[in-house]
Amino acid sequence: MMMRLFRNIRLLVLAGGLILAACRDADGPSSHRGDAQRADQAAGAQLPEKARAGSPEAHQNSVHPDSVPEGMVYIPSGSFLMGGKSDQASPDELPRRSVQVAGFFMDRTEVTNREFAAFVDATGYETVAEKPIDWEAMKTQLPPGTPKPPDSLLQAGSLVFHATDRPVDLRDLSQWWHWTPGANWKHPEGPESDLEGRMDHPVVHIALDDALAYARWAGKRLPTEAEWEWASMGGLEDPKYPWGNAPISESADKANFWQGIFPYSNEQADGYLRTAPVGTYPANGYGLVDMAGNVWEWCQDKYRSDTYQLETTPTDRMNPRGPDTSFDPSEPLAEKYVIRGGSYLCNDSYCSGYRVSRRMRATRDSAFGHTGFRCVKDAE
Ligand SMILES: [Ca+2]
Ligand SMILES: [Ca+2]
Repeated sequence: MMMRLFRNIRLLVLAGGLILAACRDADGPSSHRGDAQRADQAAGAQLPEKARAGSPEAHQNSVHPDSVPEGMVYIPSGSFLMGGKSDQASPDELPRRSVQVAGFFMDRTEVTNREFAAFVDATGYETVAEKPIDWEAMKTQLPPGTPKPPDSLLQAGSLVFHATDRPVDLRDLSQWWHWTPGANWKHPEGPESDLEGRMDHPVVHIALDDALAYARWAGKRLPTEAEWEWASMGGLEDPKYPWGNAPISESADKANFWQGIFPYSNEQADGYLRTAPVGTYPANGYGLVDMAGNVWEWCQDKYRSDTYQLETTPTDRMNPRGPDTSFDPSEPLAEKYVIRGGSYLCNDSYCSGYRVSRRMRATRDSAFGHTGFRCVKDAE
């Protein structure tokens, strides 16, 4: 009973937003869809032609090839319509608005196990998932009076995905996320698993502070949410996905996601049940791989459900860096940060995270078997 209770508490803290988001995507109220369409039309009508998507002029700016750091690509400056555009758009993706982003460098791939191992070898860094849970910190994000679980449940671990044995109610994510002591980046499915054959897969079970520590060591930083969305578009005209608008049912050769009935039956039409080696699928127009799928990627911005509504002036929309405070109505006490791009678990029935505009969030101490990151660097 206590185990079940705690698991649910932990899941709520770590991943509560996923539940509501999934409901919206799978079967959102029709009023939301109408709102999305009206917002699209209004936004499009108010903006000059070149701001309706990545402007062709913007793509002409470039840097000398010698100045591009190894493993990175240059993302040109430009303005674009940021936010949801299809009837899958969640309310937190609205309203669409024109955003400007300065040029920057971005890692071509998600950070791999090989790269993260080099960081750990050089620094001795220990990830959040490798340390016991700090109850004093955790309880500040839970309803007052939540009882302290036994110490046996506060040992180091992370959340590991397990497929269910039948189709299930998608509102209860404790059915497929299992709290697993000993799971961390070196042991992705728990203590008995390792990285053999997976050094070129994206690192997972990475909390925000782990990603920030790596970025500092590498002389880089995490992308803003706006940079991430702009880069994922690859210079295309207002695409739904990094590859364009080819429907998800015909795109198993374009990204690593979930084909079949989530979280029960994975047809693996894309060849992978869990993570895939980075770069298995084609790059987008900027040369970036796996922007959609494989693993979710941390951004530096705090998450608010109403972030886009709060950006009301042109200044707000120039290189936006996110709000000063976080707010997720489903968990008002939890400070959350944005993650982007979806993972090998994404499916249209669930998160549709492979859409370029899709927003998701997690607390900074969250580590999952489907979350990693990539870095960016300012172009000076
Ligand atoms: Ca897959
Ligand atoms: Ca990704």
